[in-house]
This record gives sequence, structure tokens and C-alpha cells, in this order.
Amino acid sequence: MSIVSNSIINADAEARYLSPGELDQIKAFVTGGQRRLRVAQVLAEGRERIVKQAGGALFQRRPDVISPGGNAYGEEMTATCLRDMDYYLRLVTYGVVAGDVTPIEEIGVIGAKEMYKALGTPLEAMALAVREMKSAAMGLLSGADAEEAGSYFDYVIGALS
Ligand SMILES: CCC1=C(C)/C(=C/C2=NC(=C\c3[nH]c(/C=C4\NC(=O)[C@H](C)[C@H]4CC)c(C)c3CCC(=O)O)/C(CCC(=O)O)=C2C)NC1=O
Repeated sequence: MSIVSNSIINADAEARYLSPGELDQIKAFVTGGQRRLRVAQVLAEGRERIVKQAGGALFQRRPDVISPGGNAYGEEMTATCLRDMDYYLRLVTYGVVAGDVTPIEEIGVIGAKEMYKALGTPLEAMALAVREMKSAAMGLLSGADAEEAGSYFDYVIGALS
């Protein structure tokens, strides 16, 4: 949920106009809009490169996950692993656009740890995969753009740790 819809829901629940404080927050959200859209676009356009580079780094640091007995062993499982990485990158772009972690939380965080435990997917390796995607993404962004995106990657890393 973005700050706009959230503020409206809160204000309407009390049948009141948006407060000056809420309008200020919305103003900041709108002012940062161009930047957030630019960041989301860079990440979306760089998705293949980001996932490929981060996947390579992950498998180099955790060869066990793609070795016999590993959760991502075999072509199909490795592809599923890379797909999950792309899922989280996509969710990061949702967070960037919304300016809020709620979409990431609702789509990909609630119940995720339990699910990965049930699948036998090592959570530290999953978190490492997202950390490697952050590193790869940082190579495509700079300054405030990198900071903006970085905070959503950090949210996912924290949520999977
Ligand atoms: C958009 C929200 C969303 C998420 C997050 C999601 C994750 C997700 N990952 C899954 C499997 C999986 N996820 C992985 C991932 C990995 N294994 C490792 O060792 C690595 C550390 C890691 C890659 C970095 C693997 C290998 C499987 C298949 C496991 C299996 O079938 O035994 C599954 C089980 C069903 C399936 O195979 O598709 C789900 C639901 N699905 C969703 O809809």
C-alpha cells in the first residue's frame, strides 16, 4: 500500500480531510516519484544481468546448494532457484514504486521462511542470493537511487534472515 492510499484510508475512517502532516508526506512521495520510477526501470531492464551475476556469485560462495543433495541441484532446481531470485527482484521494484515495503511483505515475505524451511531451502543462502542481487544492482545505480533501491533489498534480506 502506498502512502497515498494509506493516508486516504486513515483519514476517511475518521471522516476527515487529509492533515497537513499527511499532505507533507504525500508531497515527499510525489516529489520522489520520478526518481523511484527511474530506479524501478533500471532494475527491471537489468533483471537478467542482475540475476545472472548474483546467481553466479551465490553458487561460487555456496557450491553446496548446486551440488548433489543441495536444494538447487540439477538443471530444473537451479532454474527454480534463479526464478525465486527474479521474483524477489520484481518485488523490490514494487516496493521502490510504492515507496513502501508492504507489497513485498504481502507477496513474498509473510510465510516465506516457513515455506523455505518446508522445502529444505537454506534460508542463509536465500538471503545471500538477495544480498548478491543488491550488489549487482548497485553496479547499475548510484547516489540516492542506489540508496533507495538498497533499502528494499535490505528489507528482503532481513525478512529472510
Ligand atoms: C512471488 C512470491 C513467491 C515466492 C517467493 C515463491 C517461492 C517458491 N520457491 C519454491 C521452490 C524453490 N525455491 C528454490 C530456491 C533456492 N534453493 C536454494 O538452495 C537456493 C538458496 C535458492 C535460490 C537462491 C528451489 C531450489 C525450489 C524448488 C525446491 C523443490 O522443489 O524441492 C516454491 C515451491 C513451488 C515451486 O517450486 O514453484 C515457491 C512457492 N513463489 C512465489 O510465488
